[in-house]
Amino acid sequence: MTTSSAMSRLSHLQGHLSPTDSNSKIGRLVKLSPEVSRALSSGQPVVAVESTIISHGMPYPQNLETAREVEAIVRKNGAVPATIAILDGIPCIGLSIEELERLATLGSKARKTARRDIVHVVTTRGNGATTVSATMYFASMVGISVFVTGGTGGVHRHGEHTMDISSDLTELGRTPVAVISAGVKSILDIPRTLEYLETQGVCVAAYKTDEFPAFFTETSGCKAPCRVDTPEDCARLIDVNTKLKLGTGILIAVPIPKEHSASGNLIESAIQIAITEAREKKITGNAETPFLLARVNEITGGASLAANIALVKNNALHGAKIAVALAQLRE
Ligand code: PSU
Ligand code: MN
Repeated sequence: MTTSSAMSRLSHLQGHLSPTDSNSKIGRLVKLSPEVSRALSSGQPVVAVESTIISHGMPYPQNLETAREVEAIVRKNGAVPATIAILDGIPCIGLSIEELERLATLGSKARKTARRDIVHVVTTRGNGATTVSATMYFASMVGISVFVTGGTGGVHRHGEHTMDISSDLTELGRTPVAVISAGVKSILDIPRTLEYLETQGVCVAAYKTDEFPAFFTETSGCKAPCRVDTPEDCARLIDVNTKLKLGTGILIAVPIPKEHSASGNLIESAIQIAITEAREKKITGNAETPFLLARVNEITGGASLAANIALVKNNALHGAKIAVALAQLRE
């Protein structure tokens, strides 16, 4: 993309917030790091990264190390990382080393912030770690098309009774950002998650496989609606999705690297134990995912955390390659 087309896209998006907003008013709504701001206005590849994974998804200090490594992988592969979080009520797109450290040490003291939580975290000047839904929203607001996470939320098991369906899925249905994830954990109901994504009109593509991956394992028993094999394939999906103004997101599911999927079966049985415990302890709502992740890590003696870190880094590598391919396509 040329600098001028990137600028006009940014100003278009800013105009989208409110036609009368001046740039300075926008500047007060969200804060872009200088690096991200420069990259966006010159059409360089940018990759958004979520922050709930840092605060609630992993313990300190592995969370900080992983967040730093993810950013380093994105840079090494030619893109600029934009980790997104709300600090002191300000949505920040791109964090400094100090801000990343602050978020990692806050851990679960930061609010887990999905779309519904954004306004309250901002108005109370709180610290919010953004989930996939909130991160997608802010990425889209500033014109970032590629976003890396570990796993997305989904339809929870028994969701047909509880109606616990992650807002990640509805966000994918309304926000045109490509989410690179390792699929959906088997703590969720994977077939219903895929059904719901279809209802929401989301393009779901598995990377170099015909099967939709299940986060810790390469397989889920569910066929993916479509398959992509290269970063260029992914970039073309994003480009055509934009040009046709579909307005929906894209989910690109990259299976966990083979060398880390070995522990998958062990982790699967730990998940079953953790789900039973969550039911007994009546842990529900947005506390369920963090509880299950922490408990599975305890039961597996850290194997699930190691696998989690490996797949997030793998997603960062692919996300950066996709963002680079997309920038080339838009030149
Ligand atoms: N899945 C993981 N790790 C995570 C999450 C999901 O393996 O950290 C986080 C992501 O931020 C995701 C959110 O967007 O949990 C979904 O939460 P809920 O199910 O409450 O919508
Ligand atoms: Mn939920």
